[in-house]
Amino acid sequence: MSHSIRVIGVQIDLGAGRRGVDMGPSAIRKAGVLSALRALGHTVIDDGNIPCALPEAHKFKDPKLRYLSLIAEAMTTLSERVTAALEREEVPLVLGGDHSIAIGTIGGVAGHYRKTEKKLGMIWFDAHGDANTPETTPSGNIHGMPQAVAFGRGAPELVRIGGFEGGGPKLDPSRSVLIGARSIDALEKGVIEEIGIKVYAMDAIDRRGIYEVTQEALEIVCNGTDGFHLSFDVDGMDPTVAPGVGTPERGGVSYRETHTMMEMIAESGRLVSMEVAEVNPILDVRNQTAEIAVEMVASAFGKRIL
Ligand SMILES: [Mn+2]
Repeated sequence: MSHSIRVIGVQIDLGAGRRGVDMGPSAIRKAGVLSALRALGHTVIDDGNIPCALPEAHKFKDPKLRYLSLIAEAMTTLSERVTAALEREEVPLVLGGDHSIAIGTIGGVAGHYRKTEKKLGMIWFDAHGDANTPETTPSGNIHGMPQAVAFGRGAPELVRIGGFEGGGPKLDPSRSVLIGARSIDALEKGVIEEIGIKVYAMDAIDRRGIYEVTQEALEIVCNGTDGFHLSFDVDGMDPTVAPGVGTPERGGVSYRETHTMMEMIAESGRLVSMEVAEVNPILDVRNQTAEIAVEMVASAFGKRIL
């Protein structure tokens, strides 16, 4: 099935503790994301990048929500671009940037789904939970919070993005999953339990295998929904596969396991939007992480071995 895919880059590293992830969109484009998708028969339109402020040029006010107002501003713009793409029946592909991009992407997708009275599932692929709140965060870095924001927890300036002025969750926790987790902060664990999403941590993948885990995850996110969003943090993969990340965690999902998951996502035919987060070219080895990210995007959009 061929799609019109709208590529939107977000040059943001305000949400991360280490610099350089703002160059992610360039690295992913350089690795050939547009041609890889076109080779699969998709129409690809590149929206260019959403520019973001530099941390050097600004001071943050709240150490528990570093650069909140600048991130909220950029994510509002992203959310509007994502919604506009969906209104044109395009599939948004957002290239980060740190994982705070999910605040804008999910705001845009969930806002559109709510407006059109459709139901949305979500797969969050990540070594981390990204479910901290200003109360639980050890660092104050907003890239550790976007999943909490998606479920209505955290700074109102972020929770309301996408037309959710009244707060509340943007996603249904019973139709959302986290895959690949192996580093959850002590207090964050409680937030994840309260939200109530299904978590497939690395031990589940070790014991049950990626095929069975992905199959079950797809049943959850497709059950009664009109499609699902994929939030793909490259640090979900093992750092030997994807070394160019700010917060590497050993013992991650392997190269082939990740491909298998992406191939199964494509087979489901229900992927409606995707984002790729945390590619950091400064920490990478000859753009390997961006190149592998492009391979995974291609698999998620239908590339097969045969
Ligand atoms: Mn993440």
